[in-house]
Amino acid sequence: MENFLASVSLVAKIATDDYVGFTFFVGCMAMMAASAFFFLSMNSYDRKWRTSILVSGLITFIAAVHYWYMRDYWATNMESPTFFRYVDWILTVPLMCVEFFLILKVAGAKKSLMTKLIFLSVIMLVTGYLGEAVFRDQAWLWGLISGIAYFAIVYEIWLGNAKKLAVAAGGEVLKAHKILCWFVLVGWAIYPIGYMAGTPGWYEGIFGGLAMDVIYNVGDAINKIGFGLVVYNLAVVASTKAEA
Ligand SMILES: *C/C=C(C)/C=C/C=C(C)/C=C/C1=C(C)CCCC1(C)C
Repeated sequence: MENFLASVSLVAKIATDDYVGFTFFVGCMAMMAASAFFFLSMNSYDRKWRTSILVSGLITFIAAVHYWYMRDYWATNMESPTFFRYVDWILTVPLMCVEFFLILKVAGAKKSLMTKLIFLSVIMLVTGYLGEAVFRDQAWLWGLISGIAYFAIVYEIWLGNAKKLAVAAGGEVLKAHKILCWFVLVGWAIYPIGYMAGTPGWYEGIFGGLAMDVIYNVGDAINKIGFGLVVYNLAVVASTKAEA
């Protein structure tokens, strides 16, 4: 009977020192809560911001679903759910690029800006996946290409066309754009660090053996939820100013 119960038990045990399992679990709940928050807030600001907040909610919702699977995958196999991780990113990171476009639309941002950022983010992630999962021996090469695409995104939003549009828009849009730029420069830099910490023979153990997945999970929570909250704040503040 006991064996039978064990075999039908659907919930895997999580050890007290399993930080990866723990952060997958908390990450999943945080993404779900953030999604509910963004979706339910939809009527609290001006109509023109709705798509932006919808996208914020979609980003955390897609992540919540992937965290659900990653949590399970980790609990069952005790190995990195690299595949789910990158499927999550390849859906959510381009949406974050769309977010830049949406808030800059007031200053006349063109679709080409969005396409460019999306294209760069896809290059960044596909090459990252090749280095992390397929061509492990050439992790440096793929990491390098990925890093170049990352810097091209950073350049575009900090100094390129996107920056000019943000300056032209001014006010709350410029403020929000600046904060989002910091997210990309500092918050997104967490990932290449995780990549290096997870590549054998590189910086394994730089964080006292803290697993790559913990680094990615913390990065995701900061970037996806934080990013969404910046856009939420912009919508609320800009709407109240418009009313006044
Ligand atoms: C919500 C998920 C986000 C914001 C994920 C962002 C991921 C990156 C910025 C990943 C970047 C990488 C490099 C710059 C080089 C090494 C390979 C990657 C894919 C980890």
